[in-house]
Amino acid sequence: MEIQLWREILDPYTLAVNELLIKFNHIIDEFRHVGAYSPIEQVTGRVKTISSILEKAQKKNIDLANFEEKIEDIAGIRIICQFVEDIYKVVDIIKNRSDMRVKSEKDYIHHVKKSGYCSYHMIVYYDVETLKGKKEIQVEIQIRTLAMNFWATIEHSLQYKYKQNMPEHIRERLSSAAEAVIILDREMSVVRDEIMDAQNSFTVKANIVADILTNIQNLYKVLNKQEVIKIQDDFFRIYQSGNQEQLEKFGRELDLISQRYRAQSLH
Ligand code: 0O2
Repeated sequence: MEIQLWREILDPYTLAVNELLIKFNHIIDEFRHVGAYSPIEQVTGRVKTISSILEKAQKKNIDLANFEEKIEDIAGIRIICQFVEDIYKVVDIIKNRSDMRVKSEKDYIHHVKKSGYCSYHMIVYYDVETLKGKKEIQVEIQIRTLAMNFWATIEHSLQYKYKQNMPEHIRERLSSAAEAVIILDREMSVVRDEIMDAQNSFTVKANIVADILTNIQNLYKVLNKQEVIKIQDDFFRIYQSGNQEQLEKFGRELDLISQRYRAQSLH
């Protein structure tokens, strides 16, 4: 196939990956903006390279005439979560969306692969708009914890290095490392509530500080400089004291002052 034709075929996949990255990152933002814990820690995406499509087609005996249907992971999204519980929350979020239709799912967390591989896979249909009209794209979404991702990344590069001939002692090491990953994730789940509380209060504080700074910035436009500098000094003093209650009270008072000036400027 000509390189130009490949480009034409793969372009909508690039569009799908880019759109989905924006959408999943937006989910993270939505959680954080309301001061809530996001089940998605980070998201990455890629379009399979031409050489790796050809390699997979050859390995699985796929006719190039219908490789778009048979190779389900030309577009791939990887979602990383902190805890195993988060993975299933993300699965529910995806199932409830109207812009993705689930084709199939594989739960390699409850059914760990022989290699030790753990992850949750979904194949979804996602529509993109191109100059030629609507195109339905298959996207593979891999959802896993940070620990599962660490293992899979190392194992993947070892697989690449050794091809089919991974030495037995390395395979054994990987197998016990996979067990350690399962234990680590289980231990983390036990302390999940405490970790989440700590993260939530960090996010709440960050949001309060961001609001205060925006208000101070806006007050520069309406108050005289001395008055704003005094507010700023008060803020630094309270911030340095580390007293969250006082910070919240200060934030509320500053909100009222800002609202008053906003109302005045409207009249
Ligand atoms: P790449 O290079 O990541 O794109 P199978 O027939 O069992 O090999 P299948 O039916 O294509 O796999 O689907 P499956 O099992 O859901 O695997 C799809 C993808 O999951 C793989 O893509 C890998 O990215 C990942 N994966 C599956 N098993 C393993 C494993 O044992 N170790 C690691 N590190 N990753 C795994 P590709 O196309 O194989 O490779």
